[in-house]
Amino acid sequence: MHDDATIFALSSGRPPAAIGVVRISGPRAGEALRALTGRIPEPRMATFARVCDPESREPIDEALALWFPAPRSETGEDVAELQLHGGRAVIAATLAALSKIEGLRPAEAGEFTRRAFENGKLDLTAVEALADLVMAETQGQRRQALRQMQGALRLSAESWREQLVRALALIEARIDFADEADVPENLVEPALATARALAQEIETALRDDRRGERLREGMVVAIAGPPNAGKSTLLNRIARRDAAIVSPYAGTTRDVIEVHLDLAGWPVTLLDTAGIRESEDPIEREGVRRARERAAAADVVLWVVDAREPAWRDETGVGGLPVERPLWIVHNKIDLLEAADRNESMLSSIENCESGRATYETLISMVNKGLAPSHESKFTGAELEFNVSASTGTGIESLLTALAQRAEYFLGGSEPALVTRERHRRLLEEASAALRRALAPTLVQREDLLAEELRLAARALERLIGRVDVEDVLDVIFRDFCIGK
Ligand SMILES: Nc1nc2c(ncn2[C@@H]2O[C@H](COP(=O)(O)OP(=O)(O)O)[C@@H](O)[C@H]2O)c(=O)[nH]1
Ligand SMILES: [Mg+2]
Repeated sequence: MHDDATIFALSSGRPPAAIGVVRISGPRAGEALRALTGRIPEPRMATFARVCDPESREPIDEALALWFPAPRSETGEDVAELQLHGGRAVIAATLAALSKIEGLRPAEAGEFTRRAFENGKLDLTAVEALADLVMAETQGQRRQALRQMQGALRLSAESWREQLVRALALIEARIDFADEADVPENLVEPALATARALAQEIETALRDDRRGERLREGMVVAIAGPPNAGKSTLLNRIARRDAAIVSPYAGTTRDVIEVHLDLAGWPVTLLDTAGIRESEDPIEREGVRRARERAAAADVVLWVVDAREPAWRDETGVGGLPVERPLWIVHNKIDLLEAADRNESMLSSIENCESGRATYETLISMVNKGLAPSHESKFTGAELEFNVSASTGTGIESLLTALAQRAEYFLGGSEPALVTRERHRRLLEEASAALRRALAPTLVQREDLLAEELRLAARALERLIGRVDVEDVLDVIFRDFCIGK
């Protein structure tokens, strides 16, 4: 945990790179800067510096030095920053030089941010958002992380908490002066009105179909289907690289292969799975088991079949998969069909869809409307069908457009989500449950119990922003951080 050691680390990416940024934070940061460069520059002014080894005086590099005296720094402590040339040997020599200085040690993962949190520079939701910002792979994720870093949830939580504290003060006044004649009777009613309004506001924030959490995790699309249908070829085509092994032999793919995509700004994880079939081979059987498991948990399943084999469906569903989730049928290898056959197959796939002559666009909007996550179970079975050739690329654009629209529907929303982590959800649920208990008619005459529930609700909000009880969550949160952050 927190000691008063001065910490240092390479904060920029892995060398070699044009520039490597080494940060130093703690009480001896200034001394360290002087030992390496001979002087301490003006605060917050980028200054040329010759970096030397403090013992041998051997020159290491020419760099830019920056000095941020406490408390006006990222961590709230004295911070020095060296912008060096990002070569492996330059960085290694600089870090070695720093470790020779007494009172300095390498930083642990997330330790700079942890100190910023401990010095009140960041609240817990901002710390989490910082981790999300660093990990963001798409613009949608970046926007959400930045909003959260700028206090979207913190500001709401703080305002809720302040209102609760005021309501609590009313009730406590009522308890303290219960016997005195001139205390106004109507202290409890305004407090209850506040609790009622807050409960509603918090519950509205919670009623978001988990959009924020989903955007962090991305939409999971599993490619599944019988062996040799071209699943791995499809994955490679979409990923634009050879992520999965393609072969004419059935049963090639065993492990689940994962590719991260950015579809129109939305994060999508595409999974290639083993062909689903009965097999004697224990490794393939395990592959099939994993394929079923991942497909069953996916947000969309692309069921790939060879377009020349129309019998893809039985009464129970497709390939033994639970079909209550969006399941799209992809007829692959259409390049192998005769032109005449192709038309017929397209016609029959449209007839398979519920809305008969629906065009492709209306089909998509039908799926998106009908498949709102909260009433997913109303629609079952295949919802969209595609004719593609994973080999030639025909039809892939339409499939990607549909996936991007589905991702936008699934992950986006008219308003940005306030809740972006399970931790937020749990604590807001705790707060709203306490408020609901406070509002129960049985508590009307029990001001002491009422006060206790309001206190519990306030405490949940304080834990949300990390004002109390942080020890047990810090380690979990900082596990996601890298060294130098
Ligand atoms: N002609 C043609 N062949 C394909 C197409 N997609 C896949 N294949 C071939 O089908 C075989 C099986 O492909 P693969 O992607 O390994 O199928 P998987 O077992 O479903 O993963 C390979 O020989 C591929 O080259 C396609 O669209 N057209
Ligand atoms: Mg395969």
